[in-house]
Amino acid sequence: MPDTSRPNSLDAFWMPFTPNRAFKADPRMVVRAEGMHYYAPDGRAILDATAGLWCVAAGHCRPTIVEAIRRVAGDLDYATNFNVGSPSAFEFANRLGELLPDNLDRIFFTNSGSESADTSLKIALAYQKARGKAGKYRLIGRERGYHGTNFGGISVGGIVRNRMTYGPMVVGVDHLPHTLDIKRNAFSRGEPEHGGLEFADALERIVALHDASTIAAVIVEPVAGSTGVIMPPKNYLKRLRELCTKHDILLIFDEVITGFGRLGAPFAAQFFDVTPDIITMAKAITNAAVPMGAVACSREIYDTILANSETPIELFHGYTTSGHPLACAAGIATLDVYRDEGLFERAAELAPYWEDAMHGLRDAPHVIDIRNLGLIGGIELEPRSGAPTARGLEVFRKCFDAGVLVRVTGDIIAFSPPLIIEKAQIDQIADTVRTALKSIA
Ligand code: PXG
Repeated sequence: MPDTSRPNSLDAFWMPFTPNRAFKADPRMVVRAEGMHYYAPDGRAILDATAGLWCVAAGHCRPTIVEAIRRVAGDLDYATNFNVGSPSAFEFANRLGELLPDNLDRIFFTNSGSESADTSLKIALAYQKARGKAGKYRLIGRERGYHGTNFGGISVGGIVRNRMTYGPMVVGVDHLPHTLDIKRNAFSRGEPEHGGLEFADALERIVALHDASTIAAVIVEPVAGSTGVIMPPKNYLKRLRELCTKHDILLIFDEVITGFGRLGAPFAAQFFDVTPDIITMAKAITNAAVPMGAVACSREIYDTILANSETPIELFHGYTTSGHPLACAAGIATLDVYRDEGLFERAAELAPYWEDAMHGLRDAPHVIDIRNLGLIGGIELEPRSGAPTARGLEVFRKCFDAGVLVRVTGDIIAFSPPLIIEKAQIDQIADTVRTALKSIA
């Protein structure tokens, strides 16, 4: 067998969201994964404190998921879902519907979180048009929001580097303010106390500016991940829901990172007891063993679009691999693991221990804020004078060398471990990060 751990050249692969020049000068590879760990080419175990970017909620290479993929790869490698159905797509959609909030059980399959975000925005526009309100075309996102990298997602997204290079993007977009308020909420345990109502009430100003008759939908991440882990302050999401209902605006939750137990409930919608009109998901939907995303819509949205269609095809949207058999098989096996091992409940049980471990780092050098909810953690460092992001990168490298994979975004360390994590491994993460913080300037 060829030695795939050592490619002959690193030139051809243009790595996503990666400093390609720096990486290729000093590469870090992993060649195997199991449970809570990645393994480097030399066999060294690296504890995965990120669940591979919020993906492998059940841990890596779970045998029943692997077996389901193997089996279907030999039985039905691919089937289009354009006009010809394959049973697993229907079955998986039904299974997802059982986990989702009541009534949010009409499922459109995509292949990623980015496609889910763009799909959700298009469905929102199609719904408004179908009910005779085509004038409601504006889409409202949020500063520091992340909804993937396609044009719809970056338009409603709020991370400047992801937007500034790509021209005018989708027009008719506005943004709510982000909800990070370190001055008032630093070191909050769980949901922050301050700002919930005022941050949400910013929607009233947007409505006053554009008028509700021009606004189709608001899209937010219940917990903002990519930007560096920002929790919604108390009552924020509830108020956003009230205002969207009041102004006849659809509310979309982008649950690409919060879906599938991250907060100790199936979705953030249930955790916060706030029901949006649309939920997007991806990543842990298949434990990331096969790429997949999905958009869950209310029956009202689905029925309205179908009932008012002037053409046989009701929604001119879809992907060649929407509901791919491998993804559906992986997804069904994944939901079985989540259920059989009670992983969402496990996340809820571990959350207080996780919170204590995170906040135990409060006195470590450079730390200016610690944020946590469910099995999510964020530690914000004071940027080094004249060299922002340098501290974050150094912590990342030190932790990796010490056998723990964390995620850094700028000077924020982000944690999202698999839900199977053990308490001793939580301690290991905290100890490793503390040592790393002590060792950098
Ligand atoms: N929405 C949200 C809320 C996400 O977090 C996407 C959409 C896009 O998903 P795809 O599958 O198209 O990548 C994401 C992706 C991080 C990090 O560091 C998070 C993501 C991606 C990369 C890094 O937190 N989330």
